[in-house]
Amino acid sequence: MSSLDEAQVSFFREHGYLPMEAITSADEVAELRGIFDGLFASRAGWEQGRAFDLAGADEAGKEPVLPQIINPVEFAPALASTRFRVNALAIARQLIGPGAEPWFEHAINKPARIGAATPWHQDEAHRYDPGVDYEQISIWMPLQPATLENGCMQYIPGSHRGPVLEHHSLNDDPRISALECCATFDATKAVACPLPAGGAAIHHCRTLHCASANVTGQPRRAYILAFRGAPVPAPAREMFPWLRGKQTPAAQRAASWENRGGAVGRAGRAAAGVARRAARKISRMFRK
Ligand SMILES: O=C(O)CCC(=O)C(=O)O
Repeated sequence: MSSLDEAQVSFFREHGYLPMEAITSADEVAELRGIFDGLFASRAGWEQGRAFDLAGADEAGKEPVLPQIINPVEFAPALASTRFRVNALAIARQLIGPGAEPWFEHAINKPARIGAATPWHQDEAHRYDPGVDYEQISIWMPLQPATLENGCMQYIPGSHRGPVLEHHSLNDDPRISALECCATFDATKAVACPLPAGGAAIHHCRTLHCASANVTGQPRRAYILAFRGAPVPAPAREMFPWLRGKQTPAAQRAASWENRGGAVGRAGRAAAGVARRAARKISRMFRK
């Protein structure tokens, strides 16, 4: 099991991010790569609104430039029992405290050559839950080497000690999920974190970060586990104004999936289909 030494913990506290050379084994990374390629090829989670183009508007006939799947473990149960998950939770408990729990996870693919840049943002700007506050960190693991050319993570050191800055939807398009920080900050202070496959970059939810476009001939895949500490009431926390007008096609797909009964509805529809087919067969037998 991984744990951080004192120097790593104080680096994280001071800078708001921490690169690590390894968080899991090469064998596990190879296995995860196969799983990710299968999930992205089949667009797992599309109907449920869990898969979408983070930097695009999911327009029909348009190749996604930054495909993302939220909670991929729901579509690939093998992801539930990884060394990455065990090690990441241990690290999260070191950084946030013993009460830290898994919060959500995501898989991001930056496709070869067309993979879009992930804009500068703070993860906390994406929070939809007013009235509460909690510590949150993300542990980002690349499934192949991450470089400046394919889109490694970049951070503004110390930005986690400031407030949540102003954001807007990327390209001012409310159909796009990605947020971009539109406040003034010094991007020349950015530190890039190239990593080997199976390494990790840990960041605080207020740390300003981005990842450049993928200009290489290979996809850049990343698996991200987010953790949070116990929520505490924070009545003054309101919904961020940049989230109010969001109208993403993924949210519409999620709503219509739920309206149709979600997974239960799907099982019900499948069962109804079987029953209809059986009834047709029986009535055909009686007609003979
Ligand atoms: O993988 C990327 O391109 C961006 C990931 C990111 O922004 C995050 O994990 O918070």
